[in-house]
Amino acid sequence: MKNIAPAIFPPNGIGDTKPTNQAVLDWVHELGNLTKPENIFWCDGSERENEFLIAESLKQNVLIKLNEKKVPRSYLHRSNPNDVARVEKVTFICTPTKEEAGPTNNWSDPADTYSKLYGLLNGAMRGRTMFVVPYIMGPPDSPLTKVGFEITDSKYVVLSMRIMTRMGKIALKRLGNDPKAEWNRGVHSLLDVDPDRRFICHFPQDNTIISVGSGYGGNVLLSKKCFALRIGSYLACKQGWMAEHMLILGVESPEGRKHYVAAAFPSACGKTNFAMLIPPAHFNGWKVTTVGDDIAWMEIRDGRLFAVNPENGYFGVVPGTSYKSNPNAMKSIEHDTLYTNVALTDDNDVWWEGKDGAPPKHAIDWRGNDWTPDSKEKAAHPNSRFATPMRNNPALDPDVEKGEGVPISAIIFGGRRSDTVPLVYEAFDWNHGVYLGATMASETTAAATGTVGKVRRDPMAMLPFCGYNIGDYFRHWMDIGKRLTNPPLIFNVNWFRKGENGKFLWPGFGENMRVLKWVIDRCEQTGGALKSPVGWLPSPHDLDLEELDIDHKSVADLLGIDHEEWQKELAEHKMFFDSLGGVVPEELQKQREQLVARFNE
Ligand code: GTP
Ligand code: SPV
Ligand code: MN
Repeated sequence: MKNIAPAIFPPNGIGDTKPTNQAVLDWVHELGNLTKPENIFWCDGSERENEFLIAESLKQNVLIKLNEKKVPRSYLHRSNPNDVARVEKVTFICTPTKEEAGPTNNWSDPADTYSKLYGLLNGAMRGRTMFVVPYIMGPPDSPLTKVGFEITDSKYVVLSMRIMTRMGKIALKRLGNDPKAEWNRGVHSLLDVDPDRRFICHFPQDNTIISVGSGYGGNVLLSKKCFALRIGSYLACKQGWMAEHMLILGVESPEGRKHYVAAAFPSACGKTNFAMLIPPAHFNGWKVTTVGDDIAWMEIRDGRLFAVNPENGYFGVVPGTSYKSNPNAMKSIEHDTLYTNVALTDDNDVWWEGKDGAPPKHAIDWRGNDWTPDSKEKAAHPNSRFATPMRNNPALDPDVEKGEGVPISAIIFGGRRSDTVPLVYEAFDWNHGVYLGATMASETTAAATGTVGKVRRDPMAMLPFCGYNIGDYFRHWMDIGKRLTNPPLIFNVNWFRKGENGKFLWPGFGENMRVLKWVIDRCEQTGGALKSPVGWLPSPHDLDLEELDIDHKSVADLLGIDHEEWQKELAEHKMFFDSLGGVVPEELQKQREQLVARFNE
């Protein structure tokens, strides 16, 4: 195997922070014997360690240094062109029985899979450095916080994990010396980045992840989708909490009343943008703050749902990010940012489709080839990403470190739907809300390899991330509802409905504040709504559309329920439930029948 990740040799005092927990030491020892690295680098998360790793990564062309004046302390990484997104078809849940993984996951037998992966890992780190990355997910003093270790032979992974998680000594301290303590075991090797030898495998019962053959974010930053969502959702169901693919935002009125909202949209459907929303001028005095942009861990306290963001940074979609669409994101990625697969300008600045200003006359595209505005190819990959510390965000919520989390007033589901689904509506109650989540659908995006733009059911935006049987997951949602005395209201939104001309009807981005305001009004029992078969719908005058350049017809189209489209939609709900082969809880089947009945009233 070609050595695409040659070993590095740190000076004394770097790479030698060995944990004292015997279970960790035994595990690293075992993986060391298997993968046979040149040396082992124990990460501590320090500044000095980071500088050393960056310097070595520059030498090995893992990173390109960007223009220090334009984007200080920032770097570009290019992943292999065959490796630019999550790959769902090689993502596996390895539970003892296929039933535990359920109808929506790829399943493989744990013993067979360990043996296959151990075969691939045998000697895989020869001539390479094995990095041991300790990290925690969650604020340092939260009861929800969990420890993970990732072993990797990729410097890019180590540098990214330092941005995306609280990494290093803090995790060693949290874990302590109890050999029986709970912690996630993550093993990653690039191997030779061959799509035929690429597998992302989860062993929920063992709290273990093994990922081989990829160097792309969602496949290899094991803290994120793999631990915080797939393994996390399994642990959450067992332990009575929730791990969800949700942003968390705070919204404060001019009078100083504050609510927190969590929202689940599928990959590349607007979570980061919504979490960083800047209200339009008309909403003078309103403030939106970010707790998290991708994942929420939630638990019940005093009959309410409280959420923390387990992450420490944002791994966001770059294309389309501009001062017009998302100024907070732009300010966040102006410094101390690790870019992946964007274009490089002649003065070592970064560029992407949708960035403010004119395109450069010449650039190097994400593949490393010459690019000009006449090129047929995109300069930046549609799924190019930034990794940036959350502390770069000017709108970071002051309670982001609060161990108890923030109380959630509303949960919003949303997808990318050109038709059928109105701009916003509210569920009648918790179980109806669970039904909205369970039947939501979205057009697929470049965040995962495969067809883009195809409508698929993506329950709670968790289709690729639920680490166990989706029927049990639905049941868990309803069990949580029973335990909540003060449950969040549940909504559904769709920023992506199109008009007859094929253009988006809704301006989106900052203007989504108008929808958020209605959500808050409903939470405060001041907002008006009409009863419709699908749920509570705002009438045009229930939404604050002042100073918005939108015509009456568009608003009517956005809020309209087209009965013909909905007959098709209802049939698709049924087909989806049927396709799950009997795991759907009775209560959700009942919800579907009631929805059908409301349309026939
Ligand atoms: P992941 O990081 O993959 O989970 O994606 P995400 O859900 O955080 O999506 P993100 O906010 O990065 O947005 C993805 C794409 O949708 C970008 O190209 C955005 O420009 C676009 N987008 C986000 N919000 C809106 C909106 O309100 N309206 C429209 N039309 N596009 C939007
Ligand atoms: C997503 O696809 O939902 C992402 C990007 O947030 S990744 O971390 O690659 O999964
Ligand atoms: Mn995002």
